[in-house]
Amino acid sequence: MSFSFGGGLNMGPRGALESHGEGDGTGRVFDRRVTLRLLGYLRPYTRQMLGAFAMMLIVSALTLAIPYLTKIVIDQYITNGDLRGLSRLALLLGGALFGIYLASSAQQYLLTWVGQRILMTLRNQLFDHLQRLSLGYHDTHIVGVTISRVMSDVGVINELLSEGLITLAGDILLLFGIVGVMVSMSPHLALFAFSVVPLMVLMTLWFSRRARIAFRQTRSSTAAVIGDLAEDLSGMRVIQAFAQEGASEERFDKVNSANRDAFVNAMSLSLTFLPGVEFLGILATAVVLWAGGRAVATETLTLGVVVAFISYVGRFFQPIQELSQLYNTLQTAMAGGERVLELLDTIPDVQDQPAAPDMPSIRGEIVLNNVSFAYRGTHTVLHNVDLHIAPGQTIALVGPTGAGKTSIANLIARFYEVTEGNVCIDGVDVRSVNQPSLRQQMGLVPQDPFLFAGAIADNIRFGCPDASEEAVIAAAKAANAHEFISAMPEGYATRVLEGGINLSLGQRQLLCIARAILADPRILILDEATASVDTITEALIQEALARLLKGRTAVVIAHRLSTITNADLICVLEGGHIVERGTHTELLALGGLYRDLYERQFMQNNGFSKASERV
Ligand code: TTP
Ligand code: MG
Repeated sequence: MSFSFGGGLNMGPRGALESHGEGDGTGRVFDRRVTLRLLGYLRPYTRQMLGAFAMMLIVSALTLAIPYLTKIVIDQYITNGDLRGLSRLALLLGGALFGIYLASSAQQYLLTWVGQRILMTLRNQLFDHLQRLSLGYHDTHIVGVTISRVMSDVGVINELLSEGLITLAGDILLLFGIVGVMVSMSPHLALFAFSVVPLMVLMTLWFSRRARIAFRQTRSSTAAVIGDLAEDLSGMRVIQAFAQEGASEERFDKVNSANRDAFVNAMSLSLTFLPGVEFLGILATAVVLWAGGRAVATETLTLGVVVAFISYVGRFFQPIQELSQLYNTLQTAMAGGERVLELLDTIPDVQDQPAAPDMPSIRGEIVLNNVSFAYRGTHTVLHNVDLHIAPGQTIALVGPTGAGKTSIANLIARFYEVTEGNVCIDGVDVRSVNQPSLRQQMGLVPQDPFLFAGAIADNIRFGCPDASEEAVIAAAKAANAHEFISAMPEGYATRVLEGGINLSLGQRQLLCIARAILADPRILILDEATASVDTITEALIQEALARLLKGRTAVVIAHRLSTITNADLICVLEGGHIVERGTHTELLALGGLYRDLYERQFMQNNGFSKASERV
């Protein structure tokens, strides 16, 4: 088992380590609750673990036997000139060594086999759980930190459960075995050999105390480096745009050198400890040689016993070295285990009742009754919102930024649970049905149109993976996306890069609309589908929308008020309240916030066109 320097990729943006409590948990080396639950993962592999344990027993027994056989070789055959006996025992020794080789290979194989299966089980469990956790969880947890749970924390648990446990048992067994054999061969010489043990104990105590701090520092400084790197990489555009490369470099240099110092510190600790243990081993050998040599000279001990002792003393310090290293593995695994279990135990904010029924086939009525809502339980962003949308109606939500438009969409799709009041679809409270059956019947074109890396066609059929090529093309045509897709080098097979960066924002929106058209939902939620695109694309999107909205209940959130003048109802939101509602004409006549917003946009647009006329 090797030292696990910097045991984890506890990555997260700068300072995430502190603000998200990403330290080493309780810092305890042993936690009963965590240990018992982690051990549970070994249960399906009891047979393999017993096999590995048996192999370990064989390795330990043979390791113990070899010096003893050497003693017999010297005392019985070499001293007496019994050459046939010598050959026999040499063969036996060779057999023992080969046995060690076979048994330890088998042990390693079994442990890797079990370890990789545990790793996979844990990762699958975490992934499944992450998919069930509500957006509320993902909003508040940094992606990098979550990735480190699934990748590195799980890795250290595997290290502990598979190799760690057997190494621990094997080392302890070997220690006791060596002490037992030595004492039974010569208690007198054993006392001399163990004369260095108090020194050893003092050294180990000194080391483990410092090592705990040093290794924790290596882990947290590695996390800081990865966090800084992750943030800089994702913010590269902004860094370059503001010419802040120098400042970034400086910051990275700082965390990087802290990381280097932590490693050098931890390294120099183990570089004083490990040779220290070796030194004590040599010291003990010298003591044994001296005391044993005198005993041989006075014929109170045989030469074979002294040679066997020298060999045992050499082996005695190896498990001690390993055990001191295991200490670090154990501590890292406890911290990692605690974090992984905590994630597995996180209860989703939005949880279905046990055996919640499916949402019946939706007609399309949406009612918000006196809905109030707060993200993360703190400041309320929606106040007593009442809204009634009849099947087939299109309603528009408008209002200043931060007014709560996206939040209303989030509640209708039940991404979050209302704090007060209720949301009903066709008279069914959305909390009383299961989430997948509800969302399967809704289409969402999000404010930030997200595409997956993969073919354009697959992105369109994301919600209906079985859709035929013809259906995909029909949806793309309806969304006015067919033209630009056909113009691409590989048409519908063109690969979208991660995050859709090889497509313009408008193109991404058209693809998201095609995706929604293909899913053919009864309820559609469109979040600002016309923001930040040129006028031609806007016209294309509008046309596509008109087709998409026909015959469905739609909630359209738009910043460009020209988009929604035809809506059956326009609700104006401000500070989480619906302050005005009515049709376009009614609201203009009212002369309130809507008219204000509309006139300002109108003037702005005119201003722009005048400016362009001048050019
Ligand atoms: P939104 O509902 O996002 O406001 P909006 O959609 O009207 O704004 P925009 O036009 O810019 O899209 O936000 C209302 C408040 O809720 C705002 O203070 C931010 C907060 N909020 C969260 O805390 N978490 C979230 O996930 C969202 C969507 C909003
Ligand atoms: Mg919004």
